[in-house]
Amino acid sequence: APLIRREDYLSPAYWIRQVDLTLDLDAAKTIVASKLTIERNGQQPAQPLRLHGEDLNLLRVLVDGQSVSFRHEDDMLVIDAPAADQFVLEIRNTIAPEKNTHLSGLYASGGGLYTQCEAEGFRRITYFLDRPDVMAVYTVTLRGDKKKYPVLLSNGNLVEQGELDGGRHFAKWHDPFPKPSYLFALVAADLVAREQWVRTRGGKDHLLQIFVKRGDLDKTEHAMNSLIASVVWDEARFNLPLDLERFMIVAVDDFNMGAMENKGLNLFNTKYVLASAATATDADFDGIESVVGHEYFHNWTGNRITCRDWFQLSLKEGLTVFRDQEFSMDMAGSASARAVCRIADVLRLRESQFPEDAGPMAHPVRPDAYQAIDNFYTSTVYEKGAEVVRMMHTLVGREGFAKGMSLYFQRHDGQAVTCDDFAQAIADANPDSALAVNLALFKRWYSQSGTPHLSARGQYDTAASTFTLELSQANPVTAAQPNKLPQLIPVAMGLVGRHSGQALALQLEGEAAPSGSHRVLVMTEATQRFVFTHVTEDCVPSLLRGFSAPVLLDDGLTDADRLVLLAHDSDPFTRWESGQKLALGRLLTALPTGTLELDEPFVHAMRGLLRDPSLDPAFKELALVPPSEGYVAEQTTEVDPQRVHAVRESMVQQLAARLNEDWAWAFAEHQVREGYRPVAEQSGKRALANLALAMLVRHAVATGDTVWPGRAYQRFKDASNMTDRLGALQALVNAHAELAAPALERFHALFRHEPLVLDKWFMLQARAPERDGRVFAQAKQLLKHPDFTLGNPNRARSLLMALAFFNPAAFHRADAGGYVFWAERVVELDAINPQLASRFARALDRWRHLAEPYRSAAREAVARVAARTDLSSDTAEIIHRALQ
Ligand code: BAL
Ligand code: ZN
Repeated sequence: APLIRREDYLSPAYWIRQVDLTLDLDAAKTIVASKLTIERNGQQPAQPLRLHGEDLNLLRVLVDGQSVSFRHEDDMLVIDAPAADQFVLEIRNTIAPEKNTHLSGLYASGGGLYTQCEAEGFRRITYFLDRPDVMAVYTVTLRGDKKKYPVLLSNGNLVEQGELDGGRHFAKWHDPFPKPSYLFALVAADLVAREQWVRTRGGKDHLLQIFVKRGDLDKTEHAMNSLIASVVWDEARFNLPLDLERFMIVAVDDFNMGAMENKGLNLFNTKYVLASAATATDADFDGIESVVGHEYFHNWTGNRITCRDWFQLSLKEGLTVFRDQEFSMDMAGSASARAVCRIADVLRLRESQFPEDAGPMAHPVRPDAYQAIDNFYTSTVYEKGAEVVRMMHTLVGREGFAKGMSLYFQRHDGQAVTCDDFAQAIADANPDSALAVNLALFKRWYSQSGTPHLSARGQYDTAASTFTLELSQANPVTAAQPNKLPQLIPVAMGLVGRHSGQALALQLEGEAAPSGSHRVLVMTEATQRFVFTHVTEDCVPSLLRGFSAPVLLDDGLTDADRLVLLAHDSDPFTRWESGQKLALGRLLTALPTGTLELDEPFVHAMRGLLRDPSLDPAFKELALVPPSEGYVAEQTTEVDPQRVHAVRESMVQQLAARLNEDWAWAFAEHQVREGYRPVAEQSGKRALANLALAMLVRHAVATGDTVWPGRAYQRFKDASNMTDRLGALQALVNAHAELAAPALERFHALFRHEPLVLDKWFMLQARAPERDGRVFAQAKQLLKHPDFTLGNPNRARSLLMALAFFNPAAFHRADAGGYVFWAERVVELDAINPQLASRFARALDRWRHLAEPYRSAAREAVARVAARTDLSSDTAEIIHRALQ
């Protein structure tokens, strides 16, 4: 497939203003009748009408009621230019939903029919100008068997429904908002709904509905609460009301993404809808709140204002991730709970986006070229894109950002626009801000790939009472971008007194008076120096507070400095980061020899953290888990995954042993006695208790003691909620305790009818810390389990992605077994579902980063896949980029 480039963008030769669709629904053969009102675009020279179409069976084409000549060129249907500037095009075609294993377009799942059209699925339903800048008003008539498909849904409002002959019925939907084809959706299935009316501030009543399979209704309360909270939040924080009479969510078992924001009819992976205390963990409940919010917020950022072309994907995704992160933080409540959310978001960014930005798939937040757009639903577009929006928020402030959002909607409501339009609106609403003054420089965040390296060196001058901070940035060479320019970096910071532990007043040279003890330095050059005056005490700089920019920071601090920050910093993010850096330093030092002996100051600091009565349990849990193997690997040039694993395991084992009594105390102290609620006060305690239990079982297994494994097994059996049950099971499995096997068996028996829980069962085994190749052997065995299938994306991910992305030591084997497994599965999956296959294929895109013998063996596996001539365009793009 050819490369599509951003610089080649042209507006379409025709606009489609109205779409009238009639679908005769049937899993084997659905008939699609499409009637399009089309207008020539005067901006473009006269030319044939070229429509996208994929896997369609064409029956008929009429222009203004007359048959016309047409031809197929590649995947396009080409119709010679009709004489009129406006005409009606009628197309009739058929599709076969039950054969659609790509899960893009119209497909069958569990007896029902569902759509997924973003990014290019609509062309798999009928011929169309399937691009986001073509926005039309849709009227959709669905017809189908009433028994099989009692529920018939599409976007907008239900305008008519009734009976048809032969046990069939119909429903007619009209969506008054012009929308691009990627936001089209339909559902035909046997479903039930939880319903709730809400009144928005304007006094209008709206119907909220969540559709699920019969039997799942009792697992929809949290999703409904999250939806109501989202409606309230968007109106309160951004003045953005619900614009629809009804807002529907439909849960489906087989789904490539987390969820999809189709106008008025969101389709969701069941994973982000269904939850009960018995089947879902605290993390699942949080995930539901965040994804329900995310899709709801897209109604304004994505649907009301959409993307001009797919290179602008971050316009809606970066902004909407930022909005869902803010929503989760506002819902979490306390400052400390907000900080925990922020740390989790940063962890996600650093574990997946930083490696992406350093590998062959590195691309700017606004990419310049792609082969398959599905490959660009990346953590760069989403998570780094959200960081770019967050930096704007930091630079203009909360009020300024809200003003910028208002201006953005004032200018662009109803349009398909670009990332430039968004940044311009935020800047124009805040003309005196550092963002507006340096807008061109700031926008390098959209155009340059790679994670900037920021280095900081500080010097205290006792005689002059000054602290001089020198900051410099380096922007690394990445794929396709050899020359990089400095970027605007907001550095939120403070100074912490080395002896007093106090936050010191900040006054820069030339300023008349200090302005508080926290500020944002704005870096615009390669190197800059900031001199703080009237600094009464030697101090430690606390830099990049709240992770104010997505950079790699070399802060030049010593262990002693970090211990000061760990004990006293008022910013919880930097405090957490100090602990992580203390651990990381030790892990990196130990890598060359492979042996690690924890020193007393470190153990003492960790004990101090664990026992500190002023800290939140959720924060302690995050602070006491050492950086992941993936993150440690990122800090080295030639990764030996086995070595990284050994060293990190040794650190965990020593923390388990040396803090044994402290873990026992923590476990006892953090029991939740009241009934289960998915709220931060409870979930923090459960998280810390689960970590403590895992440490206790680990140490017990290592020393041959059976008390804690026995207690863990008992807790596993008696648990009243999934968080505690899974925590106890994980403690046994991760420690390779003898009781792990019976516990796994029991868990499977208990939940064999709960698909989302079975996913956990597979994932937990695939992610267990490797020991003597047992975990890899078990993962291979699980492939043959009767409950395993590659056809369901959640199930496939729970085993394959868990192993290849989250268990480096099980996957990267000296005998190359993991790579053989990978190559076979990529090919197998690609024949079923290319989007899923190309995701999985990325597990080896950074083979160059590995040490021998892994590197050569991984390269060979990639080359073996590359040699195939039948790869999908999605997977081919990933594989060929990996070899470039
Ligand atoms: N738009 C695709 C799914 C999501 O990001 O919400
Ligand atoms: Zn999104």
